[in-house]
Amino acid sequence: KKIAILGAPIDIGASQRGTLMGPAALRTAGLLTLLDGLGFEVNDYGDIAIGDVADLADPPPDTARHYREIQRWSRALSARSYELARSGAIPIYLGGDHTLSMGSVNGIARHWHESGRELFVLWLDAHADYNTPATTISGNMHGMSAAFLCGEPGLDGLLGGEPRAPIEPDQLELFGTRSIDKLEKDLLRERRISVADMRQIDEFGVGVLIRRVIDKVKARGGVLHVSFDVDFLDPSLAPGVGTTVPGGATYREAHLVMEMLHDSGLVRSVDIVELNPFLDERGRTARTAVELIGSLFGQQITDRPTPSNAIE
Ligand code: DIR
Ligand code: MN
Ligand code: MN
Ligand code: MN
Repeated sequence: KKIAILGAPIDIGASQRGTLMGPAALRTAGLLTLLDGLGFEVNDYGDIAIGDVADLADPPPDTARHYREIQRWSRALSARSYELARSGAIPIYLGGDHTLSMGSVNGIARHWHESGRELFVLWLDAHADYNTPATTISGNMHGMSAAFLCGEPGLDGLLGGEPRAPIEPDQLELFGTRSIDKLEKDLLRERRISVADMRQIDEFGVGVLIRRVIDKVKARGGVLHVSFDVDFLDPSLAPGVGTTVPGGATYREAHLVMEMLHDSGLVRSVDIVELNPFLDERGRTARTAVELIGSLFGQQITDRPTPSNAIE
């Protein structure tokens, strides 16, 4: 079992600078040692470089800030992700802000599409990231990644010659959502995007809701990508984020989500994004994120089957 680690120190997709230190903080918090201890063969490919990527001639949309730079990152990431996914390893991308996923998920989805399996994307995030250049209030491109991946118009030239993977709106699962802009909400409703928001989590619990996602992916013979924006977590637990929103997932809820995802055997790739070590309290958020990745890759309290696994 191989894991490929790739950092992408991007921070111009967000309003607050500092997520470019994310990959270093996640490594410092012991991500590689942890995965190694869980029995994986871990290869760290360092941080992706975009120095020699030439600019395209497409006109940048005027409501997408830093479009040109994000275009360079996205093209490089998409090409690299496609190769990593093809190698059979489980890629883990270390961000960087959430624009990272425009490239990582596109490359991975392209691979799975060619293999005849659908890629489902679980978006663990306080936000929906379903804005387009036409709906955005902030112009920050990290608020547009999920919409871009589902083929919403407005960023059509972003990947240049990189093949665009088809991800249908019914392959996106928003989870932990509690902040959506007005026009973004309309678009989510129009596309009938599945949203497990905090209200639903309060009422039904994460166990029931994540089981629903797992069952859907299994029924369709798909595989799962987990795009983990650390602002999914409650700010009391994860203060090292530029866009904290109160009322997020608790420590127990987040671990249960990760443990159930592990047990499903469906997860083939992961993004860890939006960690801002500049705002963190002595590495607390980085350590929490790393612990959660531990649960996602098989760290458990006992080796006994849990009731929900035993039923299967
Ligand atoms: C807001 C905030 N919806 C925007 N988005 C994100 O700027 O589009 N914050 N992703 O982390
Ligand atoms: Mn996000
Ligand atoms: Mn977010
Ligand atoms: Mn489909």
